[in-house]
Amino acid sequence: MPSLPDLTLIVAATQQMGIGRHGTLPWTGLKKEMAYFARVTKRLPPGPQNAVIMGRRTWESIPARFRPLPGRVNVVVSRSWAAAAAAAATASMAGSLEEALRMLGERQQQQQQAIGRVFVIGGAQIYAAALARREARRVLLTRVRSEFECDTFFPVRLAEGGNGDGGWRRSGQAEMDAWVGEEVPRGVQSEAGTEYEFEMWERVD
Ligand code: FOL
Repeated sequence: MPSLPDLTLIVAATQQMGIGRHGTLPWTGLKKEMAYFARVTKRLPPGPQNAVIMGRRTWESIPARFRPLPGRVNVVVSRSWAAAAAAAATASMAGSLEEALRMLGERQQQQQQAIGRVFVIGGAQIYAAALARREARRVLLTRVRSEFECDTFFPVRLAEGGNGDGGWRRSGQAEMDAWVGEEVPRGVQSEAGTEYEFEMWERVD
């Protein structure tokens, strides 16, 4: 059985782990934050493209002009055939996260389209499905320090000092830079009146 690729979850969340409201991001105007998302999910060990796996609602939340996310293999997970058909014109469709991973694994094996890194980009249901799997090794978390009202939450609380869920450890800045492949801006960033910080978390075995 071919081994499945490691999964990296990438998310921006408030202190309460809020990630969305009314089908979209809770905040607006975090341009540099979004640019970080695009840069990191695109960047490669040169050669293959990275893949982004997302739920159908996340797909619909991305502005049409940015869909499919350019320079990345887009896979959309949906249980509904009709919704799948609508997205299928421009992205690969899968009925479940398992199927998405199997598809990427097969592509990899047949070398049709070698895949670099695999990112899970949300939303809550797909994050939860990914976190239930051993392959989910890492979370690139942008911790938004201002509070926003949210109706959708990241399913694990990542926090230092015993306030978080167990099984995860925050990486040091050097480890983060090495994995991300750039010098990630350090400390609290401020944009559009919102403060945030770039973090990386790894599963503790
Ligand atoms: N992770 C982080 N760190 N920040 C996010 O905003 C984020 N958003 C999602 C998942 N993980 C995230 C899901 N939502 C686009 C829009 C919404 C979205 C994800 C991506 C999007 O349009 N991306 C374009 C960039 C467009 C731009 O430069 O403004 C892309 O090419 O990635």
